Amino acid sequence: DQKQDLKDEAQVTGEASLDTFAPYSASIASSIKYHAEFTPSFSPDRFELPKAFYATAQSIRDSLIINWNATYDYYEKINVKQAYYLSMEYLQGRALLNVIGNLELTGAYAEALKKLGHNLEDIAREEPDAALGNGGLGRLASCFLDSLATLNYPAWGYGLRYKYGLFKQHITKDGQEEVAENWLEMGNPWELMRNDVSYPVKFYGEVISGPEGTKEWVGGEDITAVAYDVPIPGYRTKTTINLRLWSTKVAPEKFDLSAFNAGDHAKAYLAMKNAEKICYILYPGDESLEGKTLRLKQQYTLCSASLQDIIARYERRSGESVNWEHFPEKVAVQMNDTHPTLCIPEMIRILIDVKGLNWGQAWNITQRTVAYTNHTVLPEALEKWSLELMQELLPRHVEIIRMIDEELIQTIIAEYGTEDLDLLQEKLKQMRILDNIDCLKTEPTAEEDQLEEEDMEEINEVPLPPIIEPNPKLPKMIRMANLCVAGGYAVNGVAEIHSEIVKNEVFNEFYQLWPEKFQNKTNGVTPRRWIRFCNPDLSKIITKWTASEDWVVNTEKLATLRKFADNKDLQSEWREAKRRNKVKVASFLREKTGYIINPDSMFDVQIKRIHEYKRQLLNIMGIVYRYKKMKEMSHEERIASFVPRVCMFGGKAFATYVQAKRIVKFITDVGNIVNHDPEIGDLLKVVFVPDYNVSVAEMLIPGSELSQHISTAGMEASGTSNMKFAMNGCILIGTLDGANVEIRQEVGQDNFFLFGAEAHEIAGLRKQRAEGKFVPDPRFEEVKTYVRTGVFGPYNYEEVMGSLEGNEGYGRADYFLVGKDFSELHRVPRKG
Ligand code: T68
Repeated sequence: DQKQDLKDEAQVTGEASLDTFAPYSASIASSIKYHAEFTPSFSPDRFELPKAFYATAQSIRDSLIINWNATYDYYEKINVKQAYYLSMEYLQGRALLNVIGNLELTGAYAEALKKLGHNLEDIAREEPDAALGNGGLGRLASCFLDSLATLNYPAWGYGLRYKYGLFKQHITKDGQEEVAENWLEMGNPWELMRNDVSYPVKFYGEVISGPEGTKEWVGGEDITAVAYDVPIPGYRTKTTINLRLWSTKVAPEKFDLSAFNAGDHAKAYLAMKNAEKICYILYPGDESLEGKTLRLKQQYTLCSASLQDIIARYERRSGESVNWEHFPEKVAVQMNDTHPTLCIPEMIRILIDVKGLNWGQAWNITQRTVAYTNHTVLPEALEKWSLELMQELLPRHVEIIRMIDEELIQTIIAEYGTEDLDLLQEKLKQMRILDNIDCLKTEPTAEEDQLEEEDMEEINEVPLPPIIEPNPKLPKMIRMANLCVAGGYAVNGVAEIHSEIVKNEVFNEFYQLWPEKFQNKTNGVTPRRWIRFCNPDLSKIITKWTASEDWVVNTEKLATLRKFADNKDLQSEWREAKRRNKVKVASFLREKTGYIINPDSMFDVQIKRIHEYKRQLLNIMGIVYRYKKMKEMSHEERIASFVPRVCMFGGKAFATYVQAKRIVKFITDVGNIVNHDPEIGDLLKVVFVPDYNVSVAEMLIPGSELSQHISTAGMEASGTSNMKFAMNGCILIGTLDGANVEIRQEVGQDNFFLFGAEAHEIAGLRKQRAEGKFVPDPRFEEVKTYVRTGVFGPYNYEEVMGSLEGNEGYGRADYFLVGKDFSELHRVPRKG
């Protein structure tokens, strides 16, 4: 209570005096010193970085463990329904400031570290980012965990503990260079290795049918998945939930000791390496699908270990009487995109083969437990697996997927009948899980074998589906998204416009069949990390003017600020906070890039994965146009016409996405010329911020004034950085795409620079473009010609410029409509 009073006072005045925390800081300081001495990862002599960071983290970890255990015991005792978020990616970033902030110990830690001769901010910067994700999908998973804990939801995350996270990006004279990120090198103070929680995971092998139709999956390769738990604290609550990450190792009995003893060390270690390499690296995803077996092994490891763990917990909590029918009342499994789809056949496998349920029961229970979130409408990003590969690696799962496909076929026939064969064929073509695979049953299923003759007659009355001859030249594929929709009780998109596209286009056939499954859940971001902790100056102002800190858990309260919008004092406090944040950005950029930028320029920022649909190219083409116009003016005209602006880009390109890497190179080359042009000075700077990650975002977003969310309409599922920028007092420029649509409604049309073609126009425009009927804006042509003169250096920009034209050789005839939307960007505004 005493702590609470002190805190309330400090928060309302916004002036937390460090002395307030003195009683806690003394014990914290001694805990930090204790860990510096007794957690022996570093030499004992000095208390320096990075040791000081690890000792600080260890000290707060003690509190996390206490809360983690209490939360766990409580869930266990009341046998609550628990949600499980299965995700191949978590983009956690740094944890220290988040943990001590959530436990409301920031002041106390700052004071304790001061006593020990350190500064909290410097200590926090020592922590490597946990980058177990590629982009928005992974960061969303991490934001969800923070919110679930804060709102006291009984929920856990499951994922994989990759040894190497997302690569480090170096910017060299050739553009992006990828360097492995060994984030665990110094140890991870936030994880608790659970030697007592491990499960076997099998690959390959064969399925043997037992006498009573039972199936046994035998042989193959067995590995062990071991749990590493990462406690996730909520804000102002004791609730501390769990992120359980699996790491893989060889199953103990599989180490070939006799080979080792015979001197064949390579053979002895082979099984070990094969097991361990599953969790070596984060799959460099982001909307493309490559690198097969290892990725499938990763997906199955996540699904199998997590499901075994969830089912074991259900059994334990059920006590003496395990009733499988009630499983969906105690368990909900949310699949983050299709990457964990295998948890559908895996749940069925465990229920039938291990727990002895029949097909009908297992299928019904699974359908009531699992739900699917879709994050993309790009057809090339909808995950498919080769039947051949899946058959080899997971033979029992292929049998189960075939059964689900049969169930789906029967449902489609029951719905549409067989009279209109063309219609039925079309439905089956769109909806079946198995693509280019015969749908006739070749042999009765195990369950049918057991049916009485009478029942069989009934089944035979259902007309057989029409045969669509598989094309031997085309691959046989399993469509994971279709499996998710058929196997789950809910399907959601991640912004209103996206969920409409999911219903009306991507999964329209399914929507017609099961409209009740389809939902929208617009993404969100945690206001703790993305305002309260990353922007303490702005937070103090918000707390002061809304007279409470409630907005940190209830963002609706931010609306209270509206009534002070014209208040001069608020405005100047706001402006000063923004400027202080901009100064931090300027000094960071100087350190990372050597460029010196003026904090009084306008900061115009585009940070996200580099992708053609996100249109960094549109932004840089507009910047080049601006630069060219500046060069054509006299000094006086320039000064009178332009507001000084720093255009920043940040983001990583998938290592083999050649066009995205060319775009990075193009941006850095433009910066190289513009930033050294004495005629231009501070009027325009173009900076590519290297190695964009969560921590860089936490620094850049509070210091931004204009942010770019300019994807081709209909292509960005939601976006989440748009929300973070809006929350930090930044104006958005964007298309009517993803969550921009809803943000614009919230902030008001006057506070959003809208431009560009709308989603419903895109198909028609592409057609026009391809047919050569589209007349490009002369200013756009001017920019391309200018770039082609070689003004930005000797690099051959032909592949980039060519992709914006109807030139088949380079890309897709401006598929992303850069040329179209360019004309709506008025890049040369007049002062005033
Ligand atoms: C993003 N998707 C969406 N995918 O692009 C973004 N893909 O609009 C949305 O806001 C966000 O998800 C959260 O819903 C991704 O980030 C990937 O990173 C990815 C990874 C592997 C395979 C495919």
